[in-house]
Amino acid sequence: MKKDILILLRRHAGEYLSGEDLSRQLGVSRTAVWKHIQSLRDAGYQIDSQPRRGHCLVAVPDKLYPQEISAGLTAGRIGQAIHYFEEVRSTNEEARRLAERGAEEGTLVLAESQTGGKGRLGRHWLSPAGKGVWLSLILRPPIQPAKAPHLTMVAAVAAARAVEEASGLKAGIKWPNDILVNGKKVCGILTELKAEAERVHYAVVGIGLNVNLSPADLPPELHATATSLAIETGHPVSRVLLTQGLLVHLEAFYTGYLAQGFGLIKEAWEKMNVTLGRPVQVTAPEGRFSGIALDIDADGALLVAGEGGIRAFYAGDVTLRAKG
Ligand code: BT5
Repeated sequence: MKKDILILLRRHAGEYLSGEDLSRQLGVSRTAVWKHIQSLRDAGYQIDSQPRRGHCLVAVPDKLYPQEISAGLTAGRIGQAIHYFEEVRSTNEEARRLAERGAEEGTLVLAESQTGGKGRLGRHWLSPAGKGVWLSLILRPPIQPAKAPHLTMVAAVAAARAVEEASGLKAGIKWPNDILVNGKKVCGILTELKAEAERVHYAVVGIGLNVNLSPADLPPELHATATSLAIETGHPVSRVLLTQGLLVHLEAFYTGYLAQGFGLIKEAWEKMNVTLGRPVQVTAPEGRFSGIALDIDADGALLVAGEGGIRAFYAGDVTLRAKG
């Protein structure tokens, strides 16, 4: 009901809708309308109510409420179900719990803040309240587990596009899971899998986007490597619009991937990448290796030419070196 009132107020943005009109259109009493308006106010919506004119939506809160996100989305598989938390340990953990209980493909977990946000290899992901987009997406792709890096690349191209559209900044993808702006990380991706040898049960794709963090939100050890869209543009960026853009691109790239295969993603990835053709150092489980990043193979592995020939890396951290 709260959602329906919001839809009507939004549809008549800038106008007053009388309590009587609202109660008639929604088929509930005027007292019920009042109660719901009050609870919308409690959630941070600014609604002006005038005795003879009615109610007018003045401002929406800077929150990633599901009703705000879905207001700008057309029906697709991604974001049909959204689980929203003010605070959670990790959206990836929540999404895994939901996936274990059978949550459908496209289910999304969103949080204003994470107390135990996760990077790869048990690293910590800084996720201050209301400053970023911290979300996880449940996918159930009919692919072999070895192809799971494709999903990180689907997320990377979608996130890079969304960042560029929301901020006007140029975004670059650093293999395997970083989006950089002006050489610093604004976004990280963590893909986790539940699979057996030949089949993926589900994948959880976690995306962390630094949107309105100020320099003071970043600990000293991250100043040299991390940034946010607000730091780089000099003004706040709408988290709701950015999230909507991200979901639209995720839907398009994921659907395209399932229908047409990895080629489509590889092409988009190559256009936005800042890794290929560069001297790199890869720190991988099998050790450190320096060389020139040549290409991405059909599995999404990074091919690096160095001493002793070309090697393929399926996981690892890449340090970009200055050219020549
Ligand atoms: C990542 O790991 O970049 C994956 C980050 C995924 C975060 C999302 S948020 C929603 C979802 N739920 C989760 O619990 N996680 C996902 P990695 O490449 O390992 O990078 C981790 C490293 O980045 C850390 O060791 C820090 O050095 C640095 N770092 C931590 N927080 C950062 C931030 N907010 N911005 C930029 N760098 C950060």
